[in-house]
Amino acid sequence: MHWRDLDRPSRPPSRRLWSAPVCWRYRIPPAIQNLQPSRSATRRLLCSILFVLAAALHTFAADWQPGDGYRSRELSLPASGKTYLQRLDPALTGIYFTNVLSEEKALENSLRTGGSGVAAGDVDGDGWCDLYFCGMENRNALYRNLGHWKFEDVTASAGVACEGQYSTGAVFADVDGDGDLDLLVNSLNGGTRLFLNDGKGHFTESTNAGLWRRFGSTSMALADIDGNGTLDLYVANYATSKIEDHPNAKFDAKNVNGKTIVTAIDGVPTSSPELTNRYFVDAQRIVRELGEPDILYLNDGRGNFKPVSWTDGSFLDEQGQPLALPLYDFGLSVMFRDMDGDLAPDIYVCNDLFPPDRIWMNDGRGHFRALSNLAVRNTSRFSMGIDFADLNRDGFDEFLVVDMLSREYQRKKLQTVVVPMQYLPVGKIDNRT
Ligand SMILES: [Ca+2]
Ligand SMILES: [Ca+2]
Ligand SMILES: [Ca+2]
Ligand SMILES: [Ca+2]
Repeated sequence: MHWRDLDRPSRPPSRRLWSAPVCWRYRIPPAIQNLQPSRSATRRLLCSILFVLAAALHTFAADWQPGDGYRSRELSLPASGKTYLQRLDPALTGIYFTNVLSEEKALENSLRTGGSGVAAGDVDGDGWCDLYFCGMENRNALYRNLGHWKFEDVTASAGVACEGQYSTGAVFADVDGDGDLDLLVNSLNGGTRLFLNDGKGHFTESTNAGLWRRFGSTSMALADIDGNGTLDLYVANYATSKIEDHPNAKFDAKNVNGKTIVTAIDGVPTSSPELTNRYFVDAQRIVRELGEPDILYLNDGRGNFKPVSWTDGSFLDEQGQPLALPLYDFGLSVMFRDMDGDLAPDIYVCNDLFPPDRIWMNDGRGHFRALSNLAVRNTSRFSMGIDFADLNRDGFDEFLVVDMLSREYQRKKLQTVVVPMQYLPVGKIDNRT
């Protein structure tokens, strides 16, 4: 949901209608310098030049407003016809990428139907924004922007095909601080891969970067969470597979203090790393499944990552107490944004199904506390994606979370999964879900 210009070079990276300050230099052309006109002719010439200059300056002032490190102007729209986005024919762009998923592979694992992401950035430093697409059964693709909406598939020479994995998400970011955009790619059951850029759009995989190569990772976000100048990384994880896709799965269970505990699934003990803390039996005696924990990594500035513990006090709950366990949520989307204006990037994580979205406020040193339940009263049931922007121009960001449910009330009721109604005691007002 973040836009970049594809049809004009951008160096330094810029958004449409925003650019670096422009320096103007005027020099009288030699033809004018050599003239020996009369005084009245000279006055007329000077007046003409001043008039042209004044008109030019007036036009400049009316169009572009100077700012601190940028300039801006209002978008002028045509009086009629189509405005903004329109679909471009692949024959024009050269982009023929399709995310391929057969019915057979989708039935094997329903998580493969969740779609795949795209990344945009200038990988070869020519000023044109290039595009990277993720595929499920097919390889990923990097398209180099040639300008004027023409693209060239350079996947093979760039070394970023990622064949043989179900790729879910990607992002370009300069993680080693050498000035070029590196590439991070997520996949189902493959975690996160890092590809370092040589500055010309050729990538080499960094296989010892400290990134986890398991979990069903979905999307990523980067920001300097501890203020040391290095880009840190948050990876949202969903799950690698779901028990709904295994209708004949066998559960072993035992009774502990009157409570039914799942001990194994298809013979795999729930004490194994992939299954720990992820299964419980609810009041209706239905086995419920939780997701895989997300991972927040600190970057040493050279593209080496180290996970932050969920339970060492780096994350505090709403009451300010350290988390006792990681959060086994179904993470789909994550975004960093400074929500309280202290210049430290906070985190919003969109979670599918019953776990609520997580909103983490940063103390500026990379320690996070869950936002008060009373600050945001509820979050969406099936959060899919998020974006922030100052919609009403009061200087404070609003945010928008998208959900998969229909906007039609009747359809929405049919789409809602069976979740027991929660009856809250009188006075209980701080529930977010
Ligand atoms: Ca480029
Ligand atoms: Ca780099
Ligand atoms: Ca950092
Ligand atoms: Ca606002």
